[in-house]
Amino acid sequence: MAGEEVILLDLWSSPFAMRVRIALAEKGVEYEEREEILNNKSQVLLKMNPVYKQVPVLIHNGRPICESLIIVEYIDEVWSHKTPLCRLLPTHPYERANARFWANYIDNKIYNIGKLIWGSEGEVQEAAKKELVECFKLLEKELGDKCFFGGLNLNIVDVALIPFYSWFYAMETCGNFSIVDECPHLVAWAKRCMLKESVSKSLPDQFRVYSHLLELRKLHLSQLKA
Ligand code: GS8
Repeated sequence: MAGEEVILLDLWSSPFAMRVRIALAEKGVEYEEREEILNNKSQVLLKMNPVYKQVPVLIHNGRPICESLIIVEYIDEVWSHKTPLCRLLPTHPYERANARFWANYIDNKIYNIGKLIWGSEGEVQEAAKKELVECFKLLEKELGDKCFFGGLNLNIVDVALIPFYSWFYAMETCGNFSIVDECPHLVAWAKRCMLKESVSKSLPDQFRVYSHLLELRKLHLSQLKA
């Protein structure tokens, strides 16, 4: 579509924003990226996402779309002609429902559990590590012997989950455990995803994420002890 305007209200460290960057890259959509600062949100963000005031927001020809998984679906529909044989949402209704189920599962679980691993210690952290491994094992089972959750190509489940790979080093270091030892198939899947330019260019460096999360960890722990 010529002359269209696509703007992403972005945040480099946000796994939710990473999903949108991956989906746009998968479709080859050009866009203007505007980095937000969470403790000094832009007027545009407050106007475009007045309900949650969160990133990411995709602004397509002046109209906002909020919530990362909804944005991924929107991108898949609007720019379906760019990759007609390779959709992020399966075309079969049952497969589509199943993909939405797992994307939703990831949404409900991984961010919050991950945050407890890098942001806490002691029993809370131990329980979170156990729960993360249980979730990842379930996801490994769903992946089975497929290359990606989408089969030979990425689908919305891959796009929902892979951003958290950028947290693995931080979670392993803060939690003193090894994800690859517990879930080798999931790590192999993540490495396959990273071979795709749409993914590798959308995920930040894991050490940069680690030092960012380390700052947040110090803040969380000092607040808890105060
Ligand atoms: C979550 C977005 C979110 O948490 C989605 O898009 O899928 N369900 C939403 N965004 C965070 C940054 S990532 O930690 C955010 O914008 N927070 C700002 C705030 O809450 O003030």
